[in-house]
Amino acid sequence: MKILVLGGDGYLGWPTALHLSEAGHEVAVADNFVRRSYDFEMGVDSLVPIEPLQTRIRTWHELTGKQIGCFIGDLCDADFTYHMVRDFEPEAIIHFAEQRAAPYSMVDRKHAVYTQVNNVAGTLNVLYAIAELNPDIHLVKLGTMGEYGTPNIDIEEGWLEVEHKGRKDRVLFPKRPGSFYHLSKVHDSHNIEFACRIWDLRATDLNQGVVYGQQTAETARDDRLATRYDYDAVFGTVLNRFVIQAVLGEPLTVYGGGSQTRGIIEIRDTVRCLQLACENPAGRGEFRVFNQMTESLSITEMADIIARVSPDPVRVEHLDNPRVEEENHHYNVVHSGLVELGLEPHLLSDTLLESLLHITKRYAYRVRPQAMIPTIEWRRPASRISN
Ligand code: NAD
Ligand code: USQ
Repeated sequence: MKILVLGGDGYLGWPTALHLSEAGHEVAVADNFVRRSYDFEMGVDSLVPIEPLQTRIRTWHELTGKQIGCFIGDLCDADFTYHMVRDFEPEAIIHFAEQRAAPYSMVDRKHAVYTQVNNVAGTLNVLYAIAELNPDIHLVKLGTMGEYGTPNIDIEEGWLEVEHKGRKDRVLFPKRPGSFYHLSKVHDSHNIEFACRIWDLRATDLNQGVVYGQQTAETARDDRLATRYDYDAVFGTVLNRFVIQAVLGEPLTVYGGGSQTRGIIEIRDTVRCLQLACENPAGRGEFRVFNQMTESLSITEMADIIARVSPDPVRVEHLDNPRVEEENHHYNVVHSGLVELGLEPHLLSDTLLESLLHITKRYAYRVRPQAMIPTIEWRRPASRISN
């Protein structure tokens, strides 16, 4: 298949592009490098050094003989988006290209507006490009488990059968997200479902849980193929941060009591899910939703697992929760769709964590410990972005 990966320079986009190329698909990536510019803004960098996109693509070609196409530009620029779709003629478009950090969206008005405009307008341009140029293209869009929040009922895969005053309907599952970033994904989901309804497009919304891990079979082949590994309090996700804190001998920063529970997924499963979604497209007019996570753990359980695997003693520090989120809540999620397509989940295991500890030790000298302390508070409309 011809597959276009938007956000192909990012943490997940780059390994996905490699995985699809390795599987025999014809792949092109697109990015405007804005993720690299957030690092400059915050004064941090990926723990594992990453090469420029062009070097990554050249290295892959050197090692495998396979070509990956490359488009540099901003999805919010409709001319660029249309040009790329016209030029590459994809059968599927995977859309990772959004501002994806909840804390970044909660810094202040400017960052909230930026996040929603970038994410919602970029996705609208992609939807229009598909509808006008080739409505048969399958859009595979990254959503997030955080769109649902933590309702007091089981979380279904996108849709809910309801009976109300004697009548029945199938409605989009109610959303109660916890940040302006997560809200941008809710807005996207509504826009995509509407486009499927009015233009007969085909789309898969992948409500992904928190990702952890840093290597896939393809990125591990050469240091120049490495993907990013964030540890700062803005872009670092919880398990990756805990591993890095354990290696540095810093306390694991559990926000609040730690009983809040999240769906998680390992990066090798992410790239496999994207392959499965592309190779088994949604039907015309279908808005298909999968919950892309493999298990649920509370933050305290995550910290306990890291403490057990780490060779050095680990301390846990409960910080006042900078976010507004429920702690003791129901969390039971249906996530069978991708397994039915063939996903064989890697659950959080000692072996994986040992390899993450090893990668972290190798680059620990690059950490700026101050960047691990959270400074963005949900309750304040204006926070500092970094220490
Ligand atoms: P990332 O920030 O590393 O990658 C996103 C890429 O998109 C970056 O390279 C960025 O430069 C690019 N981009 C952003 N806006 C763009 C625009 N307007 N035009 C062109 N390029 C643009 O993020 P990631 O961790 O790889 O996440 C990828 C996607 O998966 C996001 O949509 C995110 O919301 C979703 N997701 C991520 C996680 C996670 O734990 N990392 C979990 C669930 C869902
Ligand atoms: N947390 C801690 N300590 C930390 C960091 C986080 O206790 O040092 C807690 C947070 O309070 C939260 C949970 O861990 O309850 C998850 O936080 P996170 O920063 O790992 O993840 P989140 O902000 O939810 O965002 C990440 C990605 C985002 C994606 C989302 C999936 O950055 O792109 O959409 O995970 S989900 O959480 O399912 O919505």
